[in-house]
Amino acid sequence: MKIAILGDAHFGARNRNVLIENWQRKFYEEFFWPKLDELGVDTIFQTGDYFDNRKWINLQTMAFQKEVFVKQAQSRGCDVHVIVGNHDLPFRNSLANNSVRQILGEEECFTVYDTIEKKEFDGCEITFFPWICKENEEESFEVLTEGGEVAFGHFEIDGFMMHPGSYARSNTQSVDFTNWERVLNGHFHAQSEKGNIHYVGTPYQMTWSDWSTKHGFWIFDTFDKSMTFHQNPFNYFHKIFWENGTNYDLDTIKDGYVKIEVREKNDFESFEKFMDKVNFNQPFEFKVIETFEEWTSDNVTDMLEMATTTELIEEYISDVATVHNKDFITKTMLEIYNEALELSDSISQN
Ligand SMILES: [Mn+2]
Repeated sequence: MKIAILGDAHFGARNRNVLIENWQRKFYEEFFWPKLDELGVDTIFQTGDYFDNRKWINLQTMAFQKEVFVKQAQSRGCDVHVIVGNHDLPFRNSLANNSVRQILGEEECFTVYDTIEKKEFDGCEITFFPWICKENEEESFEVLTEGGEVAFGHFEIDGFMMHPGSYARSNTQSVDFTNWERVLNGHFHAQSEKGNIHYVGTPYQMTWSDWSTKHGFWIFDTFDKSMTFHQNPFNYFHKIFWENGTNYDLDTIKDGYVKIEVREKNDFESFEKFMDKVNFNQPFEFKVIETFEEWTSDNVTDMLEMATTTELIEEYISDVATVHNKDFITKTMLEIYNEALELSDSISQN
């Protein structure tokens, strides 16, 4: 049998950014569901991070995922299997109160995995793993080391690409994945494959780190365990290189994020005309990046005196004219700064 593998969905991404939601809608309505109908596939595995926000669910996001995903699956009588990802959890060390159990758990056609479970699909044994944290670490590592046919998870495996130029450092390096025929994975948003381990990538772009990577969904064949990729045709992060001209298809940039990197510009007028065309095609936002090569990294560092943010905070407060206790203000400011760092860490992507 054939099973659709849908990567991290991140409903409500970036604080329910409506533009991103519209591109997600386009993927489900114009690509994913029509393609599944065409292929006659009605079993779906979703790799977790179904929702984006760990603590809050926007009512619009609730309605949106129900409309474009849940109801579509139910009207087709699909069999949908969702594992819990790190973004579906309000706690760091426990899977308690996860959003998918609470929201999808009661939905017809949906099975949610917040414990490790082994199931058979047309003779192929699949083991579903929820996100590994302190609470289930020991059991997860044990079952992983044991091995089996197919492991389906949201694993953070050491050395794999998170997005181009960025690689994971994680304690799962001590876990032996070699006893599995295939390991199918969400969590990292770029797709990659090494040995038996396959990161499927997200169905769509969501940040600038996705601009150069391919996104879409996969069809897994339980018979030969092959994976076939179906690429999402809708990209909305566009990097355009200007070298006295470009062949970039500007018809595709409407409602997208556009960066124009100027590599060579001898003719000012043709560049201005090009910019008019870019504007005419109504991107959501566009930025021009010009490189100034005479500013080499050497002489730029000479010009800047480097300081850490905490040093800057301390310096600023010591310069402020105040009768209040400067030590106390500094301490409070540093506490707020550290809290903000932790907060931004806990809402970071993947
Ligand atoms: Mn994710």
